[in-house]
Amino acid sequence: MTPHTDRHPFLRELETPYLLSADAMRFYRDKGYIKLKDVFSKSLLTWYGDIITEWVFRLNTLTKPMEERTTYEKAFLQVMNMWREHDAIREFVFSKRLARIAAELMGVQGVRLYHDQALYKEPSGGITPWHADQFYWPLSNDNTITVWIPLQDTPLEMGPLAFAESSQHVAIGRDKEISDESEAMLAEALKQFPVHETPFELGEISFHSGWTYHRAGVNRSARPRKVMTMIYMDKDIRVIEPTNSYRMNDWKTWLDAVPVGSVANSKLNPILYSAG
Ligand SMILES: O=C(O)CCC(=O)C(=O)O
Repeated sequence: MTPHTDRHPFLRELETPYLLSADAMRFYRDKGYIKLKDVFSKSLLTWYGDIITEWVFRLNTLTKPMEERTTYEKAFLQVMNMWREHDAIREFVFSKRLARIAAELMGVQGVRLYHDQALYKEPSGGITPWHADQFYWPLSNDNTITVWIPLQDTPLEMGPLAFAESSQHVAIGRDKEISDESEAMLAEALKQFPVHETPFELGEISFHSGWTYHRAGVNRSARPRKVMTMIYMDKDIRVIEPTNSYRMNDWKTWLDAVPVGSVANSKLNPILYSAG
């Protein structure tokens, strides 16, 4: 395991507020995403990133060759709820700085964790097709948000996350799971929205809303595109009847099957930030 050095400065950095401007909040509510620079220091991201990477490769079960994988499998290695595996990863995932930004962008009093997931796009990894995340989640309102945290500089050739601006306002393709067909349909339907695709430097992160369409290109570099993400939801959000098989699976796996109609307050979904 990565040797533990003095983490104290990092713990403070993870907890203390990041000043979010009124312009940033307006931008997020209009466009459905925002990119923020210098949210964490490079040393913090390198330190936690090394531990996350070690655990991604320990826990990953997708080992078949790229040419035998589905489009979804080619997109990335996906390892979820790593906060339950390692104390340092839990510290990172439970960062109050990030959870507070999530609450302020959505304009809610507090947020719970839905789940975390590492998304490692390997060298020669394929596209992440266009999709909106909330298709997969049995939740009662739209106050859901994902933070996407690259663990290295991410130039265009590595497949940074890209967003169809303001697409969260329009209900198109909301019954579509990720597939080659949805990619073809959505690539056409989303032409009406400007696409924002720019590199990320280390320390820059994005937040996108549950109904904002997003995608990522292939990784043409020789290095893995290492990314950690956390999904937050309004702390008062409720669980609704799962309307597709993915939502049914998510309800059992990430919401601990709390009764339909109740607040999503299982032991898997702690409150990570609450104002006051
Ligand atoms: O990292 C990627 O390629 C996709 C990320 C994504 O879809 C998400 O975080 O919601």
